[in-house]
Amino acid sequence: MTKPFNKVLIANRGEIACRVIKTCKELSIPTVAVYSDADSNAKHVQLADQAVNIGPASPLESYLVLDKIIDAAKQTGADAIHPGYGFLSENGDFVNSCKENEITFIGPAAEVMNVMGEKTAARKKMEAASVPVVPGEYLPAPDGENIDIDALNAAAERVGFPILVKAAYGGGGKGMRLVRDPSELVSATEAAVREAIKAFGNGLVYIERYLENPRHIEFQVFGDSHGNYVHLGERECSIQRRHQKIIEETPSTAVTPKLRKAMGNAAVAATAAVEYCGAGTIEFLLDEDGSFYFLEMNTRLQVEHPVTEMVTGLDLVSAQLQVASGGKLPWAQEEITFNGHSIECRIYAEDPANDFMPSLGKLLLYREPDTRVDSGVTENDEITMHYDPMISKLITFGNDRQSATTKMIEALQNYPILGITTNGEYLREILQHNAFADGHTTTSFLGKYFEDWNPSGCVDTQVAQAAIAAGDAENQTSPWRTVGHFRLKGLGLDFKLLNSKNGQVDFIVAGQQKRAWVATDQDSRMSFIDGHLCKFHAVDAASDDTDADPQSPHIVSDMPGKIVKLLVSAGDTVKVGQPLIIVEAMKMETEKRSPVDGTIASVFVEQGQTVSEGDSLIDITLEGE
Ligand code: MV4
Repeated sequence: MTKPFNKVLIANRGEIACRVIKTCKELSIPTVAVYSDADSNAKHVQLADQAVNIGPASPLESYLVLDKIIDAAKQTGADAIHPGYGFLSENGDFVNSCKENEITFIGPAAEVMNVMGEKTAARKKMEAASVPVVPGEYLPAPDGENIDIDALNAAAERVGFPILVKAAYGGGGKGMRLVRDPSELVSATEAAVREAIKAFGNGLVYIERYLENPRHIEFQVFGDSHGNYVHLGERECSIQRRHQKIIEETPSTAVTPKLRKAMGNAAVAATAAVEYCGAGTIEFLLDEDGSFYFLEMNTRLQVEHPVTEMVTGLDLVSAQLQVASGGKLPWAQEEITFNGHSIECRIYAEDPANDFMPSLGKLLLYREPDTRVDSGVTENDEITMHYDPMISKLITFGNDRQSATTKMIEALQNYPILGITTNGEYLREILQHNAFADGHTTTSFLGKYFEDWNPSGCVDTQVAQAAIAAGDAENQTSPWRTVGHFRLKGLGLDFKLLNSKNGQVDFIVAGQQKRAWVATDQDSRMSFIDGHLCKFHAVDAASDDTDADPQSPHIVSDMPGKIVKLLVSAGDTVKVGQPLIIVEAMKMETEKRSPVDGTIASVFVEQGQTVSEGDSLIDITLEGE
């Protein structure tokens, strides 16, 4: 293959920027990274041959500013721009701006992007190409604002309930409303319109028949500028939380060879219908009865593309570069073969037990396991609020689904991330669930089995403590340094330290060899063993019967949990050591006792309430104050 470009600028950050740089390096194409002030030491900047600062941390002032990206390309002599996903990757204006500046945009034409960005236009294109779409109707009010109620009701009558009202410029579930009862149709539609105006600046909505328990199955497609179109098989992406995919795999347990052929043909027809050039994705809903319907086309390389690469053995970024430079697709449909099974898990800096709240902070310890890891971070990086909380993707491959699953569980157990909360334990428990093993991966999976999930927590707190103590042996003054083999007094725990280096502790306990990773921050000590995170707050380590500083008459929750029982109320007098409240956290009940003699000043919580780390529980007034 001749070199498609002289220099490629990557208009993105994080793992996808690193992914694109990797292929460019393999093709000996020099790369240019762009970075915000928050990313000056980021992995993608280190990997690229050149880097250009494009402004403040906020994407609105850096990664999303079209002119800054174009200027960076001109300044460094890049003849092509890879947009990654997100940011400017589906922005038609950006594509046009590249063209005006004689820079190749690595992706499809602006016109295709714009058609696919407006979902009613996309649906109409697909209907014209005989690609099945969900039974639906377009509403007459073009701006969506003044709803014609009679027309809406008549359209709904033809479609049939339940109905899903969708925003034409939507995606990701915003501006979407489910209507089961015809009496709610008008108010739901009005609400969808308002939400769409707020989120997308356009209130155009349409209605579709609601499918109760579909799967999200998408096909990777590719086209070139010579009229060649192919598909690279499906990806099952039904395991999503709030319209965010977290586990993807290929092949899907629901797709038979016959169905793959039918869906693949439809995907290729969809791609050809818009004369698509580049990598794209055709999303389908697959109903329980085996019928499938076009949902959306994504006009970019997607987060989950690696599973397709694993089973086809192809490099999708390389093919993107080739077709973007005017070359032909490197493969005909019959040359694309599928082998084995691949799973991807997305690792997010978020807390699944606390509404998937993003978890910000420093990666005190970060070590990658022995499998394909597409990541954009390194140890000591800071996870900030400015960007997507996805920090990496783990990808496994096996001859069959069972083997890819087992490898993923092992990878998650050997992927310590200390300093922030991640969804790692949540992912591992999903992979270990029977319903996953049985392939029941529909869009209802998480809601059905993981609605009230909490981490199972420390498997053995004593082992975790011992590992942390052993990790301390690296500290020259630690008494553990010379011990090596010790028995925890009164607990009968035989702990033989084998090795401890850079926070990685190998030991034998109860005859079993284990590995832990440990780290310490200002107020807690952490260990990661067997895929379980154990966190000890400094105060707990110092005294085991009072949870608060003895000087402090302020009781706070040191973990996310639930108030099981309140043992006091305001006005009660309490003695030091008296139980005040029972909190359940990490499946364990902890009794919080009074650190002082005094009077209960306020109780801030109720029985049954859930609390977050740091929430105030009780204030006590010291005796004699
Ligand atoms: C649907 C649907 C059922 N019926 N359309 C969710 C986001 C947007 N991309 C489309 N979505 C859906 N459209 C009809 N006619 C169910 C969903 C849906 C969903 C789709 C894929 C993956 C996860 C989902 C979770 C909830 C709802």
